[in-house]
Amino acid sequence: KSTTKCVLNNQTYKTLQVYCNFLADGGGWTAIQRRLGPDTSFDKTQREFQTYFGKATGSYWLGLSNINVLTNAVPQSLLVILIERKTNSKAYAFYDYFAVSNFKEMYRLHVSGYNRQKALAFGKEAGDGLQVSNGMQFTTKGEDRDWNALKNCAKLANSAWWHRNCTDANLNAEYSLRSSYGKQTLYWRPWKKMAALKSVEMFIRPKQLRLSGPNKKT
Ligand SMILES: [Ca+2]
Repeated sequence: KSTTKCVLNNQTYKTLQVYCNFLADGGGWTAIQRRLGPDTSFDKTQREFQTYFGKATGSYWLGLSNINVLTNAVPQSLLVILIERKTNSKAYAFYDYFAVSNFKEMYRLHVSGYNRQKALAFGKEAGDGLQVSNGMQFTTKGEDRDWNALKNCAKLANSAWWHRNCTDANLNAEYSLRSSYGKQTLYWRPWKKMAALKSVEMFIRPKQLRLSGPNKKT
């Protein structure tokens, strides 16, 4: 198999079981989010989204505070890998820079450098689904920080996310085998509009990847 389970160590938190991808573009990718099936509910509170939930062997969320620590230690790139449920087709989005602010900033998203060439080097290009979320704070059903003055986007989209009004990427929506299309589905709008995704993976790795570690292929 091209990927394997690994352990994330950091001085600021305890050891976490995470999922890593060692093959794509030289490896070194750590999954901050994975959706593989209905095994883990993402219908959680803001407090729950701050920490890790799920299982490294299945679907999980690394936690906003962990993502904050990782992305502020060194500049990180982001790779999103998507598979559509209906057709099984696969597409990629790549961003040169991805970071999440701390609790005080309510985990504001900073994403830039959508890199078309990088995505095409992997395969099909998914398009830029995160641009509208750039600069937004994290909205949950209980904590409305989006720009929709009348409604809570986390409720409208059934997902806690960096909603503006609301989102082009609904990657934290509840995984449902029933729904196949719609605003509460797991979707990436620039690629397949609101068609249900079968699999979602969000990976980060340091922009300046040092190839001297255990991942080095010699
Ligand atoms: Ca609102």
